[in-house]
Amino acid sequence: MNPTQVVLTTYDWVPDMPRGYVRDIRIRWLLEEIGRPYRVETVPLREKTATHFARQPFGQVPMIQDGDLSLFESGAILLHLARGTDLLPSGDDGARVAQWVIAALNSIESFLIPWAVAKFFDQNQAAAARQEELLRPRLSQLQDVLQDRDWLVGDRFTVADLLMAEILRIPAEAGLLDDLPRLAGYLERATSRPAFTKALADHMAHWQAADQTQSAPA
Ligand SMILES: N[C@@H](CCC(=O)N[C@@H](CS)C(=O)NCC(=O)O)C(=O)O
Repeated sequence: MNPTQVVLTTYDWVPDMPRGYVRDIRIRWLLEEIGRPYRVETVPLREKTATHFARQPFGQVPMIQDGDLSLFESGAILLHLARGTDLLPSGDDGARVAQWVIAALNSIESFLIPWAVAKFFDQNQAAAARQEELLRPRLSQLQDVLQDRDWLVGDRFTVADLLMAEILRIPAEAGLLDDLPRLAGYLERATSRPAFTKALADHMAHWQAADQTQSAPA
């Protein structure tokens, strides 16, 4: 098989705060893990175009083009790209991986977003504290799952671990994993993979290059 080059679309520029976390990082990480060649295209952050909305109805990133297929939603993109690789087993374990991909998005990230918006964007610490009370049990329950295993499904790293670990990065940096050593260890195991290091370096280089051509809003 000679896989075609994937086109990954992210923003043309973002401010400092989200750098490192714009969700193209998850797709870059997966593409590095599976060794798929890709190139990056951009859409404007500030003045979103009709073409962007035609591909991503919510005007967000990431998106990919894989041959004739245009896809949005990071989870769907990851599942598509992982298909047929070691990161997405077949059979029952494949169903378990899909289950954990959806759990990462729907049972962890959905709790994380209101907390992160309150804490980092609105800087409303009272609201952030309330959201943290809802988020912390989820993180603790996730640690319970990992009490006697290294990865979410079977005994190997899968696309579910890639996504879950990527989602855990922000709460970890905010100290929410400090009293969850097993979960912190899981995150460390995942993000010490060379594919993540490469993906993050390329992601950050993209924003640095963007600074040469774009400027912050007045
Ligand atoms: N559920 C979507 C969320 C995408 C998303 O929130 N993208 C952010 C960047 S990481 C974005 O485009 N934010 C700007 C906006 O929502 O207008 C996915 O996982 O792909």
